[in-house]
Amino acid sequence: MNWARLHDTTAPPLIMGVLNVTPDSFSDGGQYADVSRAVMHAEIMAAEGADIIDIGAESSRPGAAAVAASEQLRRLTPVIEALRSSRSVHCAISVDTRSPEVAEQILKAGATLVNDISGARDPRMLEVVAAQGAGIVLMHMQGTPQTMQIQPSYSDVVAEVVNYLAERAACAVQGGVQRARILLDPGIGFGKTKAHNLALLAALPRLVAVGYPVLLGTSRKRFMGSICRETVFADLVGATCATTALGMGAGVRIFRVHDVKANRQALEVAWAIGHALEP
Ligand code: HH2
Repeated sequence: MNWARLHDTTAPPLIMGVLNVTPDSFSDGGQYADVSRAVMHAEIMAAEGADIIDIGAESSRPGAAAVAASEQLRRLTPVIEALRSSRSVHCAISVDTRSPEVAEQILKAGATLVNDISGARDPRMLEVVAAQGAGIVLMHMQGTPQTMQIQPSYSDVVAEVVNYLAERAACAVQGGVQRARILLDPGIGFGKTKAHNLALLAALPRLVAVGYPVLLGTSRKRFMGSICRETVFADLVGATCATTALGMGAGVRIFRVHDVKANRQALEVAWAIGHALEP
């Protein structure tokens, strides 16, 4: 993982391509459950400009059941091994898991970043990440995937999410994780209504101001479909690109997306416009 590049705000943000080796992810479940198809998809995303590949073996869609660590490892290990020996995938590898046991094994197999949608609620996660000198994405989620969309409620969603993430980052630093390897993510769609998601997207600069690189994951998410009257998740590419362009302007440093090429284009054009008036 190029940590210096992540923090270099004179360079464009990074693209994280999503690789779900699950049977049931909300927009691409079952498509890459087979090792050779997973590797082929990672190779395509790398060729399209992904800087990081985020591999997940547990869907976090609303209502999804937790997947045992042993099953996550069974799904992830052969893919990580194949990616590490692939000549065309030079991306950093991130593992999307809430399990410290899974994180430890996959970091040992070559990943350098843990993407924990629970914000490292399990304190052993911070121990594992600190011991391996890895990075961590701390994401906000109200409840769990099973309960999060039942009745999300906040008195001030932006303040609550920003304060929670600042507190989780402080906890990670105290737990020995390197400060420069901590990222914050507002958790779009995780225990949030459409209004909550929009408020958080409009207030991204407040999260950026906490002082850690921000990761944004809006890719293909349902709340955008309800705005632009699209029910097919895979057809929400244009909607996702809008959030990427605006997120870039707000200071987001990593975009987690399924459609790498389109989002890379959106990012590069937004970046060029944002820097057009510089001397
Ligand atoms: N969203 C999903 C999964 N992991 N991680 C972070 N940090 N931020 C996100 O917004 C985020 C995430 C949901 O997307 P996907 O992986 O496509 O679906 P599923 O969880 O059903 O596998």
